[in-house]
Amino acid sequence: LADDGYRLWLKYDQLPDARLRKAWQAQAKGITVENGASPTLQTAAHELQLGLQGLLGRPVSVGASGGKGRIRLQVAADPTLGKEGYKISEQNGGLVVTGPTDAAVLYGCFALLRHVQTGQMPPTAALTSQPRVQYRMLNHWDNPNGTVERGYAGSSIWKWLELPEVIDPRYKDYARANASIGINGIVVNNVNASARYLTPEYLRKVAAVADVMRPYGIRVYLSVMWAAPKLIGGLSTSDPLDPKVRQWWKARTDEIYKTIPDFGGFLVKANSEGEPGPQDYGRNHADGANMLAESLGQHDGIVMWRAFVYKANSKGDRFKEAYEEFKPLDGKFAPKVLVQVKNGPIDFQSREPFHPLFGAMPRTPLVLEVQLTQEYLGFATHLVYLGPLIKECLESDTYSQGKGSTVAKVIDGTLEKHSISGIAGVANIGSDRNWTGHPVGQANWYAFGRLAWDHTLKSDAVAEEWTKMTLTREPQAVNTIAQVLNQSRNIYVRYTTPLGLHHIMGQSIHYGPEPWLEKSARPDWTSVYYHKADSIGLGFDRTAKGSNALSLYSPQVRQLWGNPATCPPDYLLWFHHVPWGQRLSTGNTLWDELTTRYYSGADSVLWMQQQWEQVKPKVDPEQHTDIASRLRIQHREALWWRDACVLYFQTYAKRPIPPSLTPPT
Ligand code: GCW
Repeated sequence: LADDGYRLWLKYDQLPDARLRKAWQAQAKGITVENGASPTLQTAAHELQLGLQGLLGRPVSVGASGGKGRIRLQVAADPTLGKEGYKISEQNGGLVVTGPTDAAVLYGCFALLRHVQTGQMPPTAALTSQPRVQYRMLNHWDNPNGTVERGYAGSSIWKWLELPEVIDPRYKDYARANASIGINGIVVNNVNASARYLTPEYLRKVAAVADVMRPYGIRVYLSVMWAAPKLIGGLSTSDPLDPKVRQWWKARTDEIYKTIPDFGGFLVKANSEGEPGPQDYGRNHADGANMLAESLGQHDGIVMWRAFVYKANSKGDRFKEAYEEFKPLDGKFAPKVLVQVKNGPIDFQSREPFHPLFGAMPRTPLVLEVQLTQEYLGFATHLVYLGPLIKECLESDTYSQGKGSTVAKVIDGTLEKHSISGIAGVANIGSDRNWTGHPVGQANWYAFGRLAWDHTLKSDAVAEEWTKMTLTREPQAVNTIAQVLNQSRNIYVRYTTPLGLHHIMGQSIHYGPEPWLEKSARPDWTSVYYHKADSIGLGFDRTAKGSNALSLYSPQVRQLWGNPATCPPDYLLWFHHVPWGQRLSTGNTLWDELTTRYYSGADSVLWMQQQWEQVKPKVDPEQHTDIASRLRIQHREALWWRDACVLYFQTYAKRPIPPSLTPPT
């Protein structure tokens, strides 16, 4: 049977290595669930059974009985494991999966399966791991009518019209995939939110989804439409300081918890891109967020308030707006509020410097929001593995408390000693059979979960793990594919926006090149606003001579990036307007370096194609053809990007394309 990608990385085909199978068979004759059988523990046992039966090619029983060679699942207090950490160890000749909570044991079971699936022998030393970040969230931008904002994998997986009566079996498969990588929260609807989700009619539907998620340790959250009190509450205002508005939210929240007892909380986009918010009433973001936090009362829920805000402003620099609005509010948010900050200061571009709010709001827990759906990275046609992008952001040093004050340490709460922490990925999931449109989109979902759990994992190790679990176990092919994955993001940056160019993509659709865009509804939605090409040079001057956005960073960062000679080439045009003839650290002039990157980037897609051809005998033919076909689109469009951008910038630079790049035809 051809592989349609539906099983994601949860593929439990029999291990080809007989020695490995034998070793595991001796350890996995059955599964014993100790201390009771909550739905989550039952789920854990069932998942482990399902996986082992497939991998080992024989039945594995689940029961209460003991006996040699059985895997025991045990909930047991262990102060070294936090709330969700697990330990897989050997006791009296048998494997035990322990954790302080049911969910922890479930995570342990998936970790054990991963261990087997990636071809490792039974562990001789204990395997332990606990998540570094507490709220590991997927954000769906899904609408009530089944469309997905910036979704490229079909329509929404949530069938709102059929819920709550019809429970699509896919919901459970979705929950399994998430639990297997440690995701423990999902926001089911778009941040450009419909107020409908807060009505009793929709709450029943959301509750039905929550019922499916619960055994998998996943809580459900809602994006809220700020103007809901007016739109569905019959009030004349949505002013957060108005007592009637406060009462309305309190009553709504109580109603939600009656319907969904483990409801997770709210995500809010307010006063951004035309959405309503507290500023409509002269209030600020903290007034709004704190009002919602208060409405949660004693319920165990949180508010994630997005910092993605900017207004039409021809003179300012959009780069600075979130900082300017939020930094003064540090210390003003209620304890249940986290502020959710995008990577990065503009808008999910293929490479951005880290957001200056990281490290600048020490009294507020900050959530990092990354985008898995490839709005700015070639939709579902370009192969771009996002592990390196996520890691690059996490490892950026803010220097807020001296060297080593990385974004990772800001968001996991260790740097500023927060007791709550979060990370969010904008989902790339839809109703396509293979969930993500591009099969490699699955790797981005996977990598997000793994890095959310443990940001110290290496992105290439995660790529390798995913490849083994999803595409092939043949070592040489795994190597080749992992290499393609690891290079893919840099390649994409080179043929679209090298050297720190940004936001020069097609208007509103955000696909393909449109560097010439001069007119739009707003100046900060044009391309020329961002690249500032002229007869002298290229790039956005964000030094003190320009917008001075650099002043938002710590002195060490400012010093490094503020000088074009020390600024890494990858960020150069983010911060400097560089003369075309200026020599860069690479030895080339700006023009030559720019064109070289565009050309070599596009050529590298041919390299990706060649690598993919090599693994053909080792992967499923259907998946091979699918990816090979998408790579053909990618190459065609890499040439489109290259030619559009080089020819357009050439009208300013008035320099020839280096002859070495264009061999005579
Ligand atoms: O990048 C922009 C997208 C919008 C999106 C917005 C946001 C949900 O183009 O579609 O709206 O970001 O993150 O709020």
